[in-house]
Amino acid sequence: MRIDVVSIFPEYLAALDLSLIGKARRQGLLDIRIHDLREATTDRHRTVDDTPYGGGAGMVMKPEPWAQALGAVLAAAPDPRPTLIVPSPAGAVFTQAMAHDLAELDHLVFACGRYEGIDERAIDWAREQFDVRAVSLGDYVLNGGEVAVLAMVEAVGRLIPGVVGNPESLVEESHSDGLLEYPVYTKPSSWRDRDVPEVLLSGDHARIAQWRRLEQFRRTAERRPDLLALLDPATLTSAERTA
Ligand code: 6GU
Repeated sequence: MRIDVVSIFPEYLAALDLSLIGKARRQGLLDIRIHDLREATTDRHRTVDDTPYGGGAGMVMKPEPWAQALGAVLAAAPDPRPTLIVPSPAGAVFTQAMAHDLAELDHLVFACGRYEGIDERAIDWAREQFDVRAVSLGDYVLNGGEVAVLAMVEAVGRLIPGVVGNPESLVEESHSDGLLEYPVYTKPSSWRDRDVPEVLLSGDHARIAQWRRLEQFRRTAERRPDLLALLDPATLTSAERTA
């Protein structure tokens, strides 16, 4: 998968050299290229922002540097119409389902806005060249898109075949089945007077699976009742319905 990220803080994206994503890049599974928006400016001060028309607090990112930077990405793109993701608290909420959708694509481009956002005409221009999607991490405000891109690239990148060594790890994790993950334990079996639940030491795999599934329901009901409401009740056992 090819990923381009345009930002005025390219150093923010240095974390994509680390861990599983960094390894996937070195293996050639992910071709991630970071671009400095200021390289697309032509004035002495490398200006990327200006005051908002209509007034108000903060600054707005000028359209021309964005069109230049995204035009250069397009010129080097493997496909004619990449997907452009614009991280924004005003976007659609990023979910595991969206991560799976994005993981199917060949080329993602991320446009990291700062300040109060990007001049809307640059987004309208981009719609003629890209499939544009405004995407939010959730209902809170970050100072810019960079942290959101780190989260999205990690969530999408780990779904690319070969990036996560053991693909089984992708199956039993939070959100893979609409529920939160069950609690996990490792050695020692007794630690500071706290014991690992007996069922996990029993070797009875059917009982263990049943216990884990029930714990998933308990946890989801307690922490994320909104997720339980999305499940089809017909697929639940009576123990699960009452968990
Ligand atoms: Cl994607 N961007 C910004 N600036 N703030 C956010 C966000 C994104 N998601 C949640 N808050």
